[in-house]
Amino acid sequence: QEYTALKMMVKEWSEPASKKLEGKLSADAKVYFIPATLRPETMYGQISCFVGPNVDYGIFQVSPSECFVCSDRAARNMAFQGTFPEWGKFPKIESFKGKELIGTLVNAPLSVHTEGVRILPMETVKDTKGTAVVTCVPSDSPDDYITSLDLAKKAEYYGIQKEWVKFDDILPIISSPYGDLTAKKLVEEMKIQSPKDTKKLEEAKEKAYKSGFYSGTMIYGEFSGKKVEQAKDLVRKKLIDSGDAFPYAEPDGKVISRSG
Ligand code: ZZB
Repeated sequence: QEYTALKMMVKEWSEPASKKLEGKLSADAKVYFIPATLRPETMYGQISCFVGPNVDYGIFQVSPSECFVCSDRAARNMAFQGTFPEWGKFPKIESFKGKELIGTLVNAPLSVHTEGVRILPMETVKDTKGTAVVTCVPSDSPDDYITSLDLAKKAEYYGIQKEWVKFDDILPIISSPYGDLTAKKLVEEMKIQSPKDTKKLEEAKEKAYKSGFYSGTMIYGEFSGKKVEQAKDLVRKKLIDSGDAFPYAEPDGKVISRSG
């Protein structure tokens, strides 16, 4: 599985993270949250970035001046893909539970939210996939749409500020047979009530992927008018060329065990 790993630079730490990190990072160190995405063409519509509140994360030293936030498992994979200077090594500076990171303000490359977006909780983040960091695009991801709706409704319960969710007007990015807000349409049509409707959400995700990829047209950004099939690689290349992303491959478990 070939993901695009996006670099979301920390602009301001949450209070618990900031306390824990006191004296641990050099003053000029840049730290990035690294979501793994299969939909680089949707990055214009990012409104937040999710971590699993009970998932374990690390800050890893990638170069003298750069650190990445992701799961241990993802850092290990990256260490065998040439992301770290020393093959197989992924030096860890600090460990966190996702909940300690909530409220951190990060830059979202290409997003209309140039002021930055917040790290928010998503209960359904798996630490066995990608980097366990998930950037949120409510227009085209049914999971992101329903989770954002839930967070906005129950902000107090989740211990976040409602403004952090940025769910007021969703930016349309791709036109598909489901309209200009594919995820919203699918969630409503399939009567998905909560982020816990995992079975329906799985089905909605498949539909959104297929209609977006095969029948979607960009209606926002510099590739507006192009088919998603073409725009996907163009946006990915743009992000990689500008240093805002890098390729991240998920090893297939079976292949790894067969080769030793
Ligand atoms: C932004 C985005 C925009 C995504 C979209 C999807 C969609 P898959 O097919 O199951 O591999 N994701 C990545 N890692 C995790 C994780 N650890 N736990 C939960 N979700 C995760 O799914 C890959 C997609 O699932 C990734 O691409 C990421 O969300 C999320 F408009 O990034 B995506 C129809 C989907 N649309």
